Amino acid sequence: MERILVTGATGQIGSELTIELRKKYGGENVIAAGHRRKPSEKLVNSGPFEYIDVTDRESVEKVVKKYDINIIYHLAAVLSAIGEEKPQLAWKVNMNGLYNVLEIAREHGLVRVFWPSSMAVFGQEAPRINTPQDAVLIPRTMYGVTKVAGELLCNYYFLRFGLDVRSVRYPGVISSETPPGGGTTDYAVEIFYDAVKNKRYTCFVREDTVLPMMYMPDCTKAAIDLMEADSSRITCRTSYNVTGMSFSAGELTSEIKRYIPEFECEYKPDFRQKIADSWPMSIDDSVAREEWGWNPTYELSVMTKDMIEKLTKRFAEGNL
Ligand code: AKB
Repeated sequence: MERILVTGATGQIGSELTIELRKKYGGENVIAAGHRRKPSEKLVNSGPFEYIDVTDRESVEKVVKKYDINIIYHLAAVLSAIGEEKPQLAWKVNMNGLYNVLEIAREHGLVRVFWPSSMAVFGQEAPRINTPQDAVLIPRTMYGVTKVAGELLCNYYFLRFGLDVRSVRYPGVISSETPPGGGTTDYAVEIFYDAVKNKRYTCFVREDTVLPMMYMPDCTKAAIDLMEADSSRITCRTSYNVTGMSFSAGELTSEIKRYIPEFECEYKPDFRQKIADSWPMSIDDSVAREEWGWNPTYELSVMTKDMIEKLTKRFAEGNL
């Protein structure tokens, strides 16, 4: 029986992945763990919640023992923009956190670990269009450095200790439940909140900036599909390229204007532009499609319609 721990459960991906896992495996079998951010009522009411610090091995181990955990989804991380402001913190949380989780998984004989990597593993030396699975990895951000090192560490634990670690390289993730915090792709979420609330947004990347993105239902599906795939189908133990769609900031604005015609977007690039310019514009995820059947559902227009509907409802309920 699955006994799952989700670290970073109060974050953008964790808050929705935990709920999906609870629907599948039962609320009591999925333990949500956060650090500082207060958990939502939905998270607290649907199953156990614990505070842990992933850089403190004992605090993670205590929860693993208490709930007899056999699977970890380790999501706690510092993202790219905060990582450039606080590179030492990014290294500490991202590397020590992953190392602690892998060591605990090894020592306690856990069945499986999921850990998200990111398109941030790529740098300017990789092709920016249809970036292949095995492109050269020379990232320019501390976040990207921790993701490359993390991928190698996961691969090492698989080869050396036989630990079943699985990973995908997420593009920017768009969602309506919990805003992201401290990433470069955050503009693609903030723009929706500001469009619905204020009809105006100041975007921190140029209008012609194109990045790969994914809508939350595809993001949770990628993690769960990969974790449920038969291990004979998983040949990549670093991390799989996955993507949903690619669009420019300007194209996203035009799509939002179809539903909110008075919406105005201004472009004032800041330090995050340089990060965006070092990342892929589109990603080749054919290896994930072939090996474990990755198949995303959402493209730009359907995602935009759904985001606006959900956020408009939350705004009307006074919950935005
Ligand atoms: C970020 O912008 O830092 C993240 C990512 C692409 O991994 N959303």
